Amino acid sequence: MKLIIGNKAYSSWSLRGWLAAKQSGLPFEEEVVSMYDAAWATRRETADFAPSGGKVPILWDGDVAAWNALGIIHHLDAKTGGTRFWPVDAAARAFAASIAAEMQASFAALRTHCSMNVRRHYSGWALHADAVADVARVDALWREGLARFGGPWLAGADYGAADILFAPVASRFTTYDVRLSPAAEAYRARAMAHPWVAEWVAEAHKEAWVLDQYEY
Ligand SMILES: N[C@@H](CCC(=O)N[C@@H](CS)C(=O)NCC(=O)O)C(=O)O
Repeated sequence: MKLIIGNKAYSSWSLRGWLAAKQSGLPFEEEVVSMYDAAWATRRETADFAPSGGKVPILWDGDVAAWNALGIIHHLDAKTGGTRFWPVDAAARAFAASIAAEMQASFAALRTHCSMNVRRHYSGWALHADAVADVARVDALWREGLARFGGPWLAGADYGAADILFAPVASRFTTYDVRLSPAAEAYRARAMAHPWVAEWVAEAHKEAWVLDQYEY
């Protein structure tokens, strides 16, 4: 399998795709491209990028393509026999699937006003008013999952798809010094300390690319 991703510093959807590939336990190669570099416009017209409309991440499994965080997870879940991404318990599974879908489709203000930048920390950052409701909703979802399913992950004992979808949100909360409830804050710290997330952040620090539009 080959996973094409964007800058580890900035590409939140790439982080989700990469965590999904790690979670599958299957071998994969990664190709990292810098978004919006001089070759971006022509590169995104190539066959490698065509299925996703030129966006990253995109997973190639032989000649089968999967894109969108949930599309990649669906493909890898089927390929690994449905054992690695979703809880077995019906209530936990429904909760995980619902919050993963909500993450894929929502939180536009948080995404707009707090771009992912895993290399930075802005102490005392003033959260944009439009993003306050998104933060409250994420905090509530995290608290609910941890309380109902016992943690330490969002839908119970095992790291899974819901945690993968929310990993870049934990990173944004870290970067922009977002105040959370105690339970959500503990989850944020746990999510950032996950070994794969720590590996991604370490690799982002080695990247030379700097995109001014994501640096404040
Ligand atoms: N919902 C998609 C979003 C993919 C996406 O927007 N990726 C961004 C990088 S984080 C991208 O490729 N941006 C470049 C562009 O749109 O030209 C997913 O789940 O992968």
